[in-house]
Amino acid sequence: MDLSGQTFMDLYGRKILVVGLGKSGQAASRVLREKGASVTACDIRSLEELGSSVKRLIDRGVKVVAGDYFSVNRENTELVVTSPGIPRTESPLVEAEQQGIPIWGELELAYRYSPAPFVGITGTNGKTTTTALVGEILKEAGCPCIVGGNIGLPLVEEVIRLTPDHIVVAEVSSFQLESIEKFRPKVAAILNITPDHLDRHYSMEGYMAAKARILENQQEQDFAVLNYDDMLTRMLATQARGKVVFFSRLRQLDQGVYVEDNQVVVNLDGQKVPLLPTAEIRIPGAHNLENALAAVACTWVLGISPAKIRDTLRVFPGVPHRLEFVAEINGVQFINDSKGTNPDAAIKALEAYPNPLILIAGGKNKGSDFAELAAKIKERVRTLVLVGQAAPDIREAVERVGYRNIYQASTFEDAVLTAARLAQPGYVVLLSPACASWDMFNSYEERGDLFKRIVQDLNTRLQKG
Ligand code: UMA
Repeated sequence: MDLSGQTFMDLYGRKILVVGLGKSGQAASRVLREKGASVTACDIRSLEELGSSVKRLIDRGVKVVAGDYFSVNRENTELVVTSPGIPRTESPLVEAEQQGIPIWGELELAYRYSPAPFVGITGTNGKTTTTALVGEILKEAGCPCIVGGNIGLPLVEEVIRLTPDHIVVAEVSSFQLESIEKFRPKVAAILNITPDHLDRHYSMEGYMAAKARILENQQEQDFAVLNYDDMLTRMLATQARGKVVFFSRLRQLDQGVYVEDNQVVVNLDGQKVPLLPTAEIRIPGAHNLENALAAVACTWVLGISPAKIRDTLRVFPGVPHRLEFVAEINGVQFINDSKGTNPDAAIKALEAYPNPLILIAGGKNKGSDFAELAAKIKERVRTLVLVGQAAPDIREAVERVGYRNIYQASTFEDAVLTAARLAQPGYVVLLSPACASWDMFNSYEERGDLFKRIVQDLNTRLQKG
């Protein structure tokens, strides 16, 4: 099937294979069935593991292959729709690629079905906060929009009920960008690029190339919002086809969104507008100031008024699992940063608090190097509590810099209780694992929710322990 050239397309009667039956695959299967496609879906998990929602897909006429992959050939498959978590080395994707069958991600499918323009936000860290903040500014301005993507909501099922007047605010991951074809956001933001997901992209070059794909289909009338302070991101300006709008926390730019005399300033199209003092932005930390600057740039180019942007920045509290305040118990603050799934995110979390810190770290290592984090731990952390598969890797890195204040926890609960026992009034207990959650949990949300439950129930659990 030649799908090139089609943007808003008709897949009625087409033979489509959906790979992966998590959130993205299930949403794609439902929409494709609704559009009259003949849908087969496969997943390495068994039917039992996949649960009742997949049984409902079968009732809707989706042919499900569970516990195995479907074998792809040109007779049985015209298009493959893949989920972000499936590496390109998995057999259905290899077979499709070898036979020239198009492979789209759920993001590409959503883009093709969407009558509304996209704001796409990517970067190693800060994308969830920035995406949510852009969504809030648009809502405050009365602009109809939906917020989704990697933030947790597959977009394909949302976009089909939109009109051209809506705006789709999408958090976009490097995994999703691997399988785009025509995805062209009206506004594309890249917040920063530091090592992450190297187990999937193999090298920093591969990871960067995936991130840069957010710019590849843009045209002159589109906008590329880039972090001037991050060298790798700044360099991507050379690949941008749209109008580049830089933001900077550290430099006063000739043009762009930046900080001058502790004020956020927008200097674009020959107009210089002081927006608000940085101290009035509610979300804490230097990294969040960068997220705020990016959100200002994204919404400014869409024509949102300074007053609406300012009002939202003053009240936006941030997102769950990202430096989320859980409770103060006996003078100890407990902070949930379960979304800190790579070393750079954990470093930023450690920089956000002046208090003595007890850090809970560890989980599934995604191929990260912990050397820089180890140096920051030595500088900032009183006691390090390690848990999960990556504990030996982090231990080795911190011991190499001569740091010895380490506790090894046997379970996640043990880690939280140990940290709570060691903390003194004035301390912060910070969960910022620097790793994915997938060794012990299904998601970072599940890990953060358990952290919050343990903290809320701390006194009872400590007495038992
Ligand atoms: N599976 C296979 N073979 C594999 C791997 C997985 O069959 O080799 C199956 C699993 O058994 C499972 C399904 O694929 O049933 C899972 O698919 P998925 O991992 O793509 O997960 P979804 O539930 O579809 O969620 C995805 C994103 N997950 C990943 O990118 C890993 C979610 O991002 C996103 O919120 C959701 O789509 C909606 O867009 C999560 C994430 O961790 C939050 N993202 C990474 C990050 O932020 O760092 C990129």
